Amino acid sequence: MTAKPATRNARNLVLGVAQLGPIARSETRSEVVQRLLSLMHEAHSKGVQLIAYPELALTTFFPRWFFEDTAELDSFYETEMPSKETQILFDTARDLGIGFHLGYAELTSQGRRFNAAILVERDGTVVCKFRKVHIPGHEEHEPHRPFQHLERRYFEESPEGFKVWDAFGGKVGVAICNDRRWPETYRVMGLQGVELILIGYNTPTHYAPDRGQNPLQAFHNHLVMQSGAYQNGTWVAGIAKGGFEEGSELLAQSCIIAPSGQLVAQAVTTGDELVVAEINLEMCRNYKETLFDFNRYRRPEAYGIITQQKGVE
Ligand code: CDT
Repeated sequence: MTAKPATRNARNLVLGVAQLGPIARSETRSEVVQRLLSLMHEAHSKGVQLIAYPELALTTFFPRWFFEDTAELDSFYETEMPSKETQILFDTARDLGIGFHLGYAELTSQGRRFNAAILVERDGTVVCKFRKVHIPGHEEHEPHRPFQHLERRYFEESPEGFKVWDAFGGKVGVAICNDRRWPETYRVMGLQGVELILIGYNTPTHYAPDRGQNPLQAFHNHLVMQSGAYQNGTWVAGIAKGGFEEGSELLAQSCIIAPSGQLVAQAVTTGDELVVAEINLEMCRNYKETLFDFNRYRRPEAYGIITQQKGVE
């Protein structure tokens, strides 16, 4: 008798990637929250169970400017979450039974600054707060640039690293923007069995240190997320803030990527747009238990030897 392959039950999750178009510097938090709510209601009408908003989703991408005035800089940060203005987002999500991911700038009571994201379950429980690990850009004002990228001045690197949480019927991890370019991001979560990684981003299409990379921004964006998904057998959602924001162009192309590395859904505009896909978290096993069965095939001991052998004749 031929053995039947084990049948697996699907673990489906309806995921909504809520891309945002530009946020003007003059836009208030409440105005932005109204945009987020409008996407949330659309998501609810489409059966979405988890909606993900981008990095720094409540304000314009302020690291493009050099601020001497601390009070002005502080105005872009949240000192509590939920805040007065975002409480309605939390309440509406709980009433609709939708979970959400929201990126924002965090100023702690100790005066520490992080580029953070919060993940909230469908019943309103906070799953986690993640803080960005890889902080790109520069520390000092560089007046020759058309736009600054002062993330390294305005945010600390998180010492907390990458974790994975049991949520939404699977194992969920979070990374923020530049984190997506580093293989370690995916592998550290892959080693913890991650099945869905949420990644918000603000990516200026102009890269001052090497303009040659400008035309490759869209390619690199998908390249890193598709590789990370495939090599770790995980779903990946990339959530952009796109379009011309205060004169700076931000890459859009929000997307949902399968554990096969294939793009299953992608934004077609550079504005506020909801991208929806029903994803089966069980599909991760197709890769985690075959080609990328880490326990069976990974060779950490050999990687160590290769490093040690470097320079050996
Ligand atoms: N927000 C963010 O991390 N953006 C970076 C820009 C890199 S260039 C300084 C990114 O990796 O997309």
